Amino acid sequence: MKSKNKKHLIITLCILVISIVTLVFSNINKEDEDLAVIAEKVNNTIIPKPINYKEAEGKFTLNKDTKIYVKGNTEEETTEITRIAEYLKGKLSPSTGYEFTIVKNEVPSGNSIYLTTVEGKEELGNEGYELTTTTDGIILKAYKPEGLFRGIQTIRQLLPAEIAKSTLVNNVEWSIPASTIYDKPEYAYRGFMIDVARHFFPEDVIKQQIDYAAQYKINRLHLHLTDDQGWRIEIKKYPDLTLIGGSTQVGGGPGGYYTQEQFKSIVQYAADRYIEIIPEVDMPGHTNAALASLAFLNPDGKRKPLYTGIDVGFSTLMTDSEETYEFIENVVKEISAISPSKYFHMGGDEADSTKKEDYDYFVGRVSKIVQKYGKTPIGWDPIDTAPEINSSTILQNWKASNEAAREKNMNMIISIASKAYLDMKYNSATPYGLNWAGYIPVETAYNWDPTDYAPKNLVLGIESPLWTENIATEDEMEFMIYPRLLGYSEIGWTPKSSRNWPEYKVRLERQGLRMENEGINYYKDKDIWKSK
Ligand code: TNX
Repeated sequence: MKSKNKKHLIITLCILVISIVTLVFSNINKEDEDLAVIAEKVNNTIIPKPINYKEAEGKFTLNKDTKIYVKGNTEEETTEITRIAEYLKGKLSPSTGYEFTIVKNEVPSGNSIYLTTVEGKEELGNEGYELTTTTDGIILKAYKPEGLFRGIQTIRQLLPAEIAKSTLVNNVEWSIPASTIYDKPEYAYRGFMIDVARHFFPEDVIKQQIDYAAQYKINRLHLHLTDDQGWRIEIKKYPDLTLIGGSTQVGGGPGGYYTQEQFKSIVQYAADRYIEIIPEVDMPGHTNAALASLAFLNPDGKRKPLYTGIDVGFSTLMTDSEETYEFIENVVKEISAISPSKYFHMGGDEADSTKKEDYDYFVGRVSKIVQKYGKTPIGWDPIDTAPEINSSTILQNWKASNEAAREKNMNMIISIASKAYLDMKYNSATPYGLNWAGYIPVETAYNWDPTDYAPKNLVLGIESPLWTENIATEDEMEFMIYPRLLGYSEIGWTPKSSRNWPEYKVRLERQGLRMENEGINYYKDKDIWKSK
């Protein structure tokens, strides 16, 4: 009796195990199949990949009479959507030669692109959108105008690659496959950073980079405005910061800086593309340019010499001097007044010449100054390890260590150097950049997820920083940023479960022509662009 029961139990267990295994395998197979179906269906061009794309019969073809209709829920919204329509027109007119008359508050009657927030679903959030293309025209619907701006980037990518040219192209059929797209981002923060301190890049270069990044639905640009080699933002109370501290750069070039008016102009240009500029003043280390400009910041009351090398970790502000904090407060106050972002980045990295207890005291105090001016502080690790730093500060995580931030429930921006650093070389043969965190080929840049480094509930999103110790020109900058930024944009936008390298690679290959037509100097990786 007893052994019969045992037998039964073993048989039942076996059946259970077999059923579970079968179930798991059939699901894996189903996922594979789904993937193959998706890869075939998606016309494989859109980056970042939308959550849901369904192709239908037919296509819509633009012609000289195609109009753009706009309608918001309020007059104010209609005005904002009109600006988005003008942006779209600016991107479609040069290559097509069509006029795209903008019509406000009327119901579209076919042959049109309709941009509207009327009946836009709240579940789409600020950035989501629904895009329906029929043989009659395009309807783009969003909950907020920002979602329409993200959606028009998808429209651009659905058109033939020649659309990206800035001169008239003949003999192209400007059509979009009939389709429906439902789309919204996985993460709210999808950023990149440019270090304008090591090498200075003028206003027009930054604006060009903002416009390029906007097409991949990037929504933050962090400007690393100060470092040992340069102070790049005018502070009216301390003109020497830019007169002296802005006068050179790595290798001894002429340097430069943004006047407050220029900074505001960059902020506005970015805001018109729904990109938020986040200013950084790095401290207490990385401060030689300030120490070279203002004598009172130095223990001996004398200005330091300017620095044009690429070492890190040798400079520090005096953490026990009230004059230091008065200086910081004045700087934070002036920048906060011209920076609408709710964030202020206070640096905090590589303070190797500051004793740990001084560092802790300093970052705790500065985080309070930043908050006094209505901003949320962001800091590089190890800022999270300072006792006074709590969940009201955001950690930008560049090394793998974020235990303190986890314990304190701090939100994080993931920028792990070995995956996300745009200044790391692609491989040993590519000419610019560094390799202290390893090489980052295009595949490595794509194949990771922020949840590899932090619990999802704490992740605000990702940022890929371009440090510029040996990036000196706009061409070099673009070579480092592109095509890796496309991968980062997809990591931030598309859920992990619908991302995979082989399928992404197909879309990326096709994006090459667009980047080329636009004039982006991207790295033409032989693994992706085989014939080039
Ligand atoms: C580390 S990342 C730095 C920067 C350098 C960069 C070069 C970080 C917070 N600090 O000062 O520019 O490496 O890759």
